[in-house]
Amino acid sequence: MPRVLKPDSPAVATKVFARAEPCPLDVMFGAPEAVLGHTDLHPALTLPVSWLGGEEIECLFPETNPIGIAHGCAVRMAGELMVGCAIQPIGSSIRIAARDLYARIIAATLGHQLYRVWNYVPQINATSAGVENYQAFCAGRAESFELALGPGFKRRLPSASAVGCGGDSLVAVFAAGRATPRHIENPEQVPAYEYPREHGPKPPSFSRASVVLADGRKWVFVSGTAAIKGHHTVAPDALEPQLACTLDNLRIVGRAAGLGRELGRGSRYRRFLKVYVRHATDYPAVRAYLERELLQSGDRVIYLHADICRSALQVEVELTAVETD
Ligand code: 3EB
Repeated sequence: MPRVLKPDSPAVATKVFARAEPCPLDVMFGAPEAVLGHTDLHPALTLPVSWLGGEEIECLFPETNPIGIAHGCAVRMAGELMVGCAIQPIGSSIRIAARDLYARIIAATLGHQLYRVWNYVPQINATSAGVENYQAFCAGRAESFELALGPGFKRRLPSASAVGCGGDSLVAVFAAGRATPRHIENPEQVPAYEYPREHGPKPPSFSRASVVLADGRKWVFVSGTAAIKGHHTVAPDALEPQLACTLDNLRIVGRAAGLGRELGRGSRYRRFLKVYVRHATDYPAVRAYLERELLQSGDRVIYLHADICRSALQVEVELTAVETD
């Protein structure tokens, strides 16, 4: 793994921020805690999530230019997309930390629409004071969206993923822009923002996919997708039927997002996938299944060992598809 330097090293700050040429925003895995810093050449975020296989570096945005730090978020421009990362120490309350994290992200992207957020939540399935950490995270996130966007906030929720990580901080990576996106729902799933109370005090704040034109290319951000129909977990704890259900949901959302019947396979989309596997021992089976049913050569896939937001879910898959020339 490339060496990561702390962001507060002045030598690094001048060296990197003085670079005139655009450079990639790299996200890497396998660190003991979240670090927002720089490799020898690039800005980089390393995450406390174990890497299982596939690509070692997540690089959705190969050409970015720095804007600076806004509300504690490191923000860059990738053409017309604004991309950023933020780390929020949890302190005594995940709910308050999530509220603060989202207040900062919403402030940093003022005048822009949020398209996609990748969330990483420590001990996501642990419970404190009778509420799961994921549910506390959802409550704080919802409170900030409601406060900032008002009563119509549900129609403006970005696509997202939220998975477990190590360390003691919430981490979010986000993409936003000035163009208005189309947010998409899955008719076979209750919109997450309408999930009933049994899943937590406030429902999750995300749409199933977001589609937007940036720099003349279509970007399709498909949220983390798992084995949920209606609002119920399908085949709790069972890997194979959950993979089948996940793929079915991905295809439904992909079709609605304009990717066609096979999630943009064999068309002019570059495809980036992340696969979150709860039990590392399932990795070979998950990979074999996806290679058989979904993947084609040229797909950039990252397999990670991570807890999923509901403890009965074994696997989650996300896709970002970018139109090529
Ligand atoms: C689900 O469909 C599964 O809380 O941001 C997927 C994508 C899931 C995003 C989030 C949660 C989130 O409810 C979990």
